Amino acid sequence: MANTGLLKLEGDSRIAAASKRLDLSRREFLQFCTTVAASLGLPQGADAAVAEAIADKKRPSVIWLQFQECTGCTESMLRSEHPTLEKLILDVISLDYHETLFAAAGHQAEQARRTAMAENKNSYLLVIEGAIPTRDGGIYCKVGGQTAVELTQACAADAAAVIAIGSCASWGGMPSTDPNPTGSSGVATVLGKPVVTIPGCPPNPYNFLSAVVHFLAFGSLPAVDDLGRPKFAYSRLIHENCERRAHFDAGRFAIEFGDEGHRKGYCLYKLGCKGPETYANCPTILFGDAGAGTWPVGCGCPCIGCTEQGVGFSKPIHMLAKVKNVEPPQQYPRIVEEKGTGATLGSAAVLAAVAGAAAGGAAMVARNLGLSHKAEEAAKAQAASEKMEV
Ligand code: FSX
Ligand code: SF4
Ligand code: F3S
Repeated sequence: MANTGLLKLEGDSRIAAASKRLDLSRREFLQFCTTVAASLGLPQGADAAVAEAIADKKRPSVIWLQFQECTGCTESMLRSEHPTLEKLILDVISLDYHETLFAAAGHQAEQARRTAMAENKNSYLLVIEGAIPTRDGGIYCKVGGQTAVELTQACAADAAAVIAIGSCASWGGMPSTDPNPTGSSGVATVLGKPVVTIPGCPPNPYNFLSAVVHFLAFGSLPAVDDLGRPKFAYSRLIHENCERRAHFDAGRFAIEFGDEGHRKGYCLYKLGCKGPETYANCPTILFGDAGAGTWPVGCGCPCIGCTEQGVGFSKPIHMLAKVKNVEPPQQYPRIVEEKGTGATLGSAAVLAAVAGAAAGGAAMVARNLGLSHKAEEAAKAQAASEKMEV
């Protein structure tokens, strides 16, 4: 079906200006908006809202703080091979404070942050990269004389929304690895309230961009799971979309790095791949715009579960992943089952699960239910005929 929303924008001068600004053809720009809307799981027509939001260039002010981290989050945002991604991000937001990217330093930089916060009170987006040390009064990370805890609380107070980017900011990530000497924590713990998290070490820049575009187009951040992760990106297990999944199902595994199975691209489960218990969209959106296979497992490296609290940086690589997928049954019950005619194999299995009966017993449970229903019908018919006779 033709997308009338986007068609209407075909001749829009704002779209032409935005495409030019981003060095994209009009078609590429509209395609990008459609892709973002689709990846966010937005309804039909939302791509036009996304296109208008980006074209309108109402760029939200962004204050980006960095604490205990490796700057990988920023690097991944800027090092995409395709020149448009970082351009898009920097065009879509107004990055008013960012320690790595700022030309200013010292007091000048601090002043820029305070000015941006005052001028955009209650409308700026606060992005936090890196974990926050909480032990010993938070002394293990200070910027401009303030601890990371103080800065986080002060900057979050007047923010319209807070995004914790990367696993460090999401829950503590690598700096919080046992024994966690500095008491590294995530943003939500420090603020005592949920925030949107984009975990990953580094996180995928497309997920960050999509979350920001959602904020821009709809004035709010996208729907999240109970760990604050946007559902559009973190609702499927890596294992569900992995290109090596067929090998897993067939029992073909790499046993050692460099062995025949590894060279043939077999499943990395036995090398410690945590894909079966890690929620993220790495296999579908890939990294760096460099083509097929550009994600950890695609390159022959087992997933370490970097987006999953309790897996990444805490479960050793030699430990096997917990396989979370529930395998589909061989047969399903019919949608409409005739009453009193017994049970299909599938419905018996369902009953077995409900009643906790043994496999053999389940068929009996189902059959008995059918029979008792038949008996009930017969008793009713009998009672009715007796009534008529009277
Ligand atoms: Fe590094 Fe970011 Fe890892 Fe942490 O990404 S890539 S250590 S998630 O905070 O800079
Ligand atoms: Fe892919 Fe890892 Fe699952 Fe194997 S265990 S199919 S490599 S995600
Ligand atoms: Fe991280 Fe695993 Fe993706 S290690 S980047 S969640 S494939």
